[in-house]
Amino acid sequence: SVTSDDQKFCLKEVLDTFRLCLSENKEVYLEHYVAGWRGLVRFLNTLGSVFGFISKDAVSKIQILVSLLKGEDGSHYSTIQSMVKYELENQLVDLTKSGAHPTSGCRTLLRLHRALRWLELFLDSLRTSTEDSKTSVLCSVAYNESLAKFHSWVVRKAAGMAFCLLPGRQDFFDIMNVGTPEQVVAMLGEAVPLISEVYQITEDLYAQHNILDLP
Ligand code: 1PX
Repeated sequence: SVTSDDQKFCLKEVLDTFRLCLSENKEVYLEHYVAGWRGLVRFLNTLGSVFGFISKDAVSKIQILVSLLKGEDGSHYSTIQSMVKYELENQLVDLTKSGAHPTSGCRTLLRLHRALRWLELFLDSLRTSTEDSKTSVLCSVAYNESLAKFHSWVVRKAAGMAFCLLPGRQDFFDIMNVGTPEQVVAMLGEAVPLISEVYQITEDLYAQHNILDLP
């Protein structure tokens, strides 16, 4: 029916949210960044409960950032740039080992930021994939090139097993609910540079402040 189609998940909406992330002077709005992740988690949840351990971790990180945004000092959290400046100037970040601030905005966002690199690589490989490509292979190649190096052996094993249960390329495209494979590829062609830009701006900011290895 029309109503159920209206409520169907659509990946394009998520990517439009990421589009809202960038301000005119290339700052990244935390509110939209977090909303983009929320949308991705909704997508992940439609893939089934084997991905639950991944979405749980993402949700807990999203919640930490939302509480900071909505908290007393929320005005300092409007952009990633202002968050980094505020937390560093006020010694709110554990820089070398976990201590008084184990859930700082900076360290929490860094985890999602690293996952965004995986997303960029995965979406780009989907974009250039062919009918006989396996999503599980694309996903694990992207993972091994990015997030895997930050994860323990146990997490890598669990992730590897979950990837094997990903739907095939065509079903995956259908769940994205964007249209024909050609339309999916076109949408990805817009999405990947956008995600890449948000990633790079954050990466440069973290590098500049020497906080790419927060515990
Ligand atoms: C069209 C494609 C859209 C796909 C959307 C899928 C969204 C995936 C969202 C993944 C978010 C993952 C966040 C992981 C953050 C993280 O690295 N956390 C670890 C470190 O945190 P800590 O606080 O301990 O320092 C934490 O240990 C992670 C535990 C959970 C396992 C994470 C496995 C990540 C695999 C990412 C690939 C997702 C595969 C989805 C398949 C579509």
